[in-house]
Amino acid sequence: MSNTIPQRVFSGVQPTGNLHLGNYLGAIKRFVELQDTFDCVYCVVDLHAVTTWQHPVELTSNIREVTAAFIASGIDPEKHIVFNQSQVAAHAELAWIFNCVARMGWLNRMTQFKEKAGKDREKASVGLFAYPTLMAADILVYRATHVPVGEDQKQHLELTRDIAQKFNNDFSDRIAATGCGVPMQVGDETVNGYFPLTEPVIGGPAARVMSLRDGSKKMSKSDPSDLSRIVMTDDADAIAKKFRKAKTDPDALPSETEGLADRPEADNLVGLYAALAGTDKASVLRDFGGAQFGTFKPALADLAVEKIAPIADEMRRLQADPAEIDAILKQGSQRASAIASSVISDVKEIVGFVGARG
Ligand code: AQP
Repeated sequence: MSNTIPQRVFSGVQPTGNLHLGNYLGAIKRFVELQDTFDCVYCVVDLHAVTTWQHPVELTSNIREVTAAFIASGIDPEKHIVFNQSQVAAHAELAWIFNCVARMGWLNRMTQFKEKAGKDREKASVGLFAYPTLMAADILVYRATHVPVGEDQKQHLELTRDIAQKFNNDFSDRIAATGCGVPMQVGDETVNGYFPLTEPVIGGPAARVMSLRDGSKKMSKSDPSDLSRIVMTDDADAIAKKFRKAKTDPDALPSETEGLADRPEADNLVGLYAALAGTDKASVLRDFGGAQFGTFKPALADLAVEKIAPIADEMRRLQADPAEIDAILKQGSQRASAIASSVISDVKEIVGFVGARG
């Protein structure tokens, strides 16, 4: 048994339709960038999707769409692992154990549940409440060390670290007795733990892409307004129209980033331009400082079309052959299962279940 945990990236996207520019810039584009440095496991998180109602036929199509988006964006499913969550039973098994490690008070503090459940919490699914423990299991069933996500997922990643730490503490004697643990640094102390304290990978100009209609709300799949988001499969006309109609203030763009303070819509559009161009906001403002939105918005739309249209074309080509996508997912699920089943055997042994090995 190795005495270090290999550096590994895990992340996922829900197949809930309306895949948007925030998902691409905040997550998928980062997934692609990390491929050269890490072993990566990228998951279409279909078990998460069903925490809210999904029409079965649409769910199937959306699973293939997210898979196509991963591959069309440049994720290599031969070198790395691409699969759908429901096909690796260890996610649900570890989530159950984590349901018994996590505390109600921890989950009660999760803001995503409060936002998604809305006013009538009694009618939310139990799955929606337990979403963060499943997310912790997704990550830790691969003992992943790094997780690229948008800023909205920061709180869930903190909870993942809390769960890992509590598991390591609760079972420290068993971890030592079974020889499954590794030395890891927690603050000033070196402890013998089983699960790593995963690092979030959040940042860049598009860590939180905002709605085009309201600079105080994040761009979201579930926003009732189509004009609030650029969808990955929007054509050039739709992209130009949505940016043209994007809410802004009447002032020209500032020449320095300090001038974006208290201007959330301007800040958002400049951040989008920077992320699409692979640069930062300061550099965008060096080129566009003093420009009116009448000039900046068409330039942004042209850049978005230039970057997104080839991905959308490739997504359409891939989606025309569902059998090919399904084969990629099946192969990925087998490779994912090989890692996850070894972790779940260790966990069952650590917890004390009979028959955990062999
Ligand atoms: N607006 C955003 N800006 C930056 N990153 C974002 N992400 C989501 N919205 C933004 C990141 O995309 C990844 C996949 O997200 P998800 O499929 O798990 O869905 P979500 O986080 O619940 O957000 P959505 O897509 O907007 O859906 P709804 O409408 O259901 O809330 C994650 O890494 C997420 O951070």
